[in-house]
Amino acid sequence: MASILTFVLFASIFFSHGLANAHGVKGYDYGHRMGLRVNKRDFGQSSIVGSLPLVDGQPQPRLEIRDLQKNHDQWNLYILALSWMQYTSQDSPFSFYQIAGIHGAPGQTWGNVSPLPGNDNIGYCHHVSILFPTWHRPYLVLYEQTMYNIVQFIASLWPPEDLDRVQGAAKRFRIPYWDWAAAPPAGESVLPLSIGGSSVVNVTGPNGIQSVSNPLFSFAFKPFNGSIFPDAPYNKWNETKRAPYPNTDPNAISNNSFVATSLDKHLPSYQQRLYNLFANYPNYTHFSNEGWIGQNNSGTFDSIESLHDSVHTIGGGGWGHLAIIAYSSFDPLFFLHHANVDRIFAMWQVIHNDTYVVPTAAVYASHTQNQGDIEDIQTPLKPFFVNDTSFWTSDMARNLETFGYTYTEVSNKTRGEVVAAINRLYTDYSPATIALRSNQNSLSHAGQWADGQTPKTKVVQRAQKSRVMAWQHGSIGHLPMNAIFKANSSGKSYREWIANIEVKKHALKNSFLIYLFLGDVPDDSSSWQSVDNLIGSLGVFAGHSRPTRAEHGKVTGTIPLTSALMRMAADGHVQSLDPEYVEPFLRSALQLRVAVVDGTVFSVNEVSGLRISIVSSVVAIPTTEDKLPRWGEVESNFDLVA
Ligand SMILES: *[C@@H]1O[C@H](CO)[C@@H](O)[C@H](O)[C@H]1NC(C)=O
Ligand SMILES: *[C@@H]1O[C@H](CO)[C@@H](O)[C@H](O)[C@H]1NC(C)=O
Ligand SMILES: *[C@@H]1O[C@H](CO)[C@@H](O)[C@H](O)[C@H]1NC(C)=O
Ligand SMILES: *[C@@H]1O[C@H](CO)[C@@H](O)[C@H](O)[C@H]1NC(C)=O
Ligand SMILES: *[C@@H]1O[C@H](CO)[C@@H](O)[C@H](O)[C@H]1NC(C)=O
Ligand SMILES: *[C@@H]1O[C@H](CO)[C@@H](O)[C@H](O)[C@H]1NC(C)=O
Ligand SMILES: *[C@@H]1O[C@H](CO)[C@@H](O)[C@H](O)[C@H]1NC(C)=O
Ligand SMILES: *[C@@H]1O[C@H](CO)[C@@H](O)[C@H](O)[C@H]1NC(C)=O
Ligand SMILES: *[C@@H]1O[C@H](CO)[C@@H](O)[C@H](O)[C@H]1NC(C)=O
Ligand SMILES: *[C@@H]1O[C@H](CO)[C@@H](O)[C@H](O)[C@H]1NC(C)=O
Ligand SMILES: [Cu+2]
Repeated sequence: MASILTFVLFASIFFSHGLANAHGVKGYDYGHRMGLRVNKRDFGQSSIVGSLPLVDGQPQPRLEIRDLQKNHDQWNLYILALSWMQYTSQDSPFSFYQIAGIHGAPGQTWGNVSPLPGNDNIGYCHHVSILFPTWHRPYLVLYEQTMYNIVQFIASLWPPEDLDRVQGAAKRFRIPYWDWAAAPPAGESVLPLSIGGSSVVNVTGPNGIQSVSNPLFSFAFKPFNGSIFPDAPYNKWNETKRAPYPNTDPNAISNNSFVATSLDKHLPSYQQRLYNLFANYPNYTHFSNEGWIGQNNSGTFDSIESLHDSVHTIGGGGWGHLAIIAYSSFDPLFFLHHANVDRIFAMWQVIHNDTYVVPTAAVYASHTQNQGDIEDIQTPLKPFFVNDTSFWTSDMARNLETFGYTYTEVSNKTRGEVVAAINRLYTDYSPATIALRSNQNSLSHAGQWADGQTPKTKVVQRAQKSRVMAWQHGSIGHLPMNAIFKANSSGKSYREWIANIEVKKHALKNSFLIYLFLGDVPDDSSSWQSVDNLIGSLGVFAGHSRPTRAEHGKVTGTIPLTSALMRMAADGHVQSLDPEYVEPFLRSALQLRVAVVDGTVFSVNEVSGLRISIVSSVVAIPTTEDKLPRWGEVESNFDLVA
């Protein structure tokens, strides 16, 4: 095992001296202790991505950001270390700037891992690629071990009476994830206040409580070099923005409440997409990335990458950095978002452990790879060294515990336990478990459903009433069960409805959103992300600085319609989820809009390669919480855009 504290392979890896004091007003002032320690001992790290030290022989879980916040010592260490990283000289490969810069802009070379000729302006990341989930895994670990090392150092500065406690917390430190698909606690937004609530934060460090720039709110370039972003307004913005307004103004300010509202409105859509990925995407090729377009594939239009794209576009709030592929990693939200993508991948891997990376041609070039190159399980995941001479591969990165971290949903868990966690977390909008939750009721008069089955294991014990959430405008508590569920001797089922979307990734030379609504749509595109009759949007995550030779690539994704249709059934607008009622309803009520992330509206025929078809499938519901729904064949119902 390459120790992550091993000394240094490549040049200047030191944190700059006194970095926290350099920008005193905003960073944490460690007082005299900092000066003492830094003079005694510089610390750096190797460019080798290793394994984080185990604690009592165990990998430690990455926690959801709201849970990490409840652990005061770890939370303070996290904020201090992230701030530290952001104040680290941009000349250091372990600065926030350079680690973020591995992904896209500025197309820098990291760890002396050279680009292929002509690819020197492109980042190392793999998108629309079979390597999308696996490349980001060691990337996150590089970020995590860099922060872990800073955390250990900062923890060592506490006074002796607190040292054991704080260092104990430090040893268990792992980066948090942000679960954008789980219902937030009552009264809160999907976007935690710790991220978007304030540009300053009070943090307790070894030198007491201080108010510092919130390192989760934005990253301020230090210094800002406008040339790393080829276009306005990014070449004017000296810090990352979310939902900036006015959106092309050099002095634009972030509007995080816009982002929060949009994310809350998209929760039903994200949650349905995620649940469908777990339940009906057993093949890694289809699950992993948005580039796979086959024939007869009505059931495989979505992917974790496509869902992740949507979170990028909405999380960036339109014109923010997070919404632009090559700029996204500079927003600190990127690493929280990607840790959740990694966690979803890990959960999916437990359920589908017999399918993985197979040889596939790269749709896009990266820093070290050309378009058309075959990527496979042994492709080096550059620039992430496993030792002095070799790189991590998808094969080596298959088991996350290799890296010394885990997630509570998968650690020591059986397949059934992972499924149960999915059924608990991601089914607030799915008929599958609305029925599961009311099973206790229906079982008492089982004859009504002719179930013929008794749950063998634990039945979900959750409250029958649906959770009331901040975003919720109408209750679906009075669902007409008979309009939604059908029963026969083998169990209960319902019909799932989905819009399958296919489009050229660079159709509009920028990231853009495809929206679906029921009924009238206001003219003002800035309201689209949060109107009540929004069903969902598909965010296509593109950028400004991709090479033109790659612009033909098509991507696919979905917008689930089922939860919106259930609401229509509850309100009596459709009689049931059967095609005979749903098809005519959708043909008259479904509205489509397309806009680039800055709000510019495009008509449908201007969007190159756009096809949208409405499909459906009969889905047999699970009877116990350790089972997923079983999908039937996915049938095409009609084309919205042929
Ligand atoms: C930080 O603490 C000060 C003093 O207690 C308080 O006035 C201020 O509101 C706090 N700021 C934040 C962002 O919590
Ligand atoms: C600014 O960035 C550009 C593009 O990456 C680079 O060529 C230039 O050297 C940088 N300037 C400074 C002062 O770092
Ligand atoms: C960043 O840009 C803003 C707006 O142009 C300016 O007011 C601010 O002083 C700049 N900050 C730094 C640290 O340069
Ligand atoms: C910020 O977004 C919120 C929520 O969408 C909106 O109500 C508010 O007007 C926006 N503020 C500005 C200054 O645009
Ligand atoms: C997964 O899908 C790909 C592409 O359709 C196919 O080539 C491969 O055989 C499938 N794998 C399995 C295990 O079915
Ligand atoms: C697609 O499905 C149709 C009808 O089920 C079948 O006739 C056809 O052979 C399939 N095509 C491929 C490439 O599998
Ligand atoms: C580096 O790792 C590769 C892959 O595991 C291995 O084949 C090689 O022997 C290692 N080299 C050294 C110098 O440890
Ligand atoms: C997994 O099991 C081991 C041994 O029982 C235990 O020490 C460890 O804490 C567990 N890990 C998690 C994350 O629960
Ligand atoms: C895959 O999961 C199944 C069911 O939990 C288990 O029996 C099997 O051993 C696992 N296979 C591998 C390679 O881990
Ligand atoms: C009963 O419903 C299931 C879905 O729950 C379906 O797969 C099956 O074909 C149905 N059987 C009959 C006899 O209709
Ligand atoms: Cu991403």
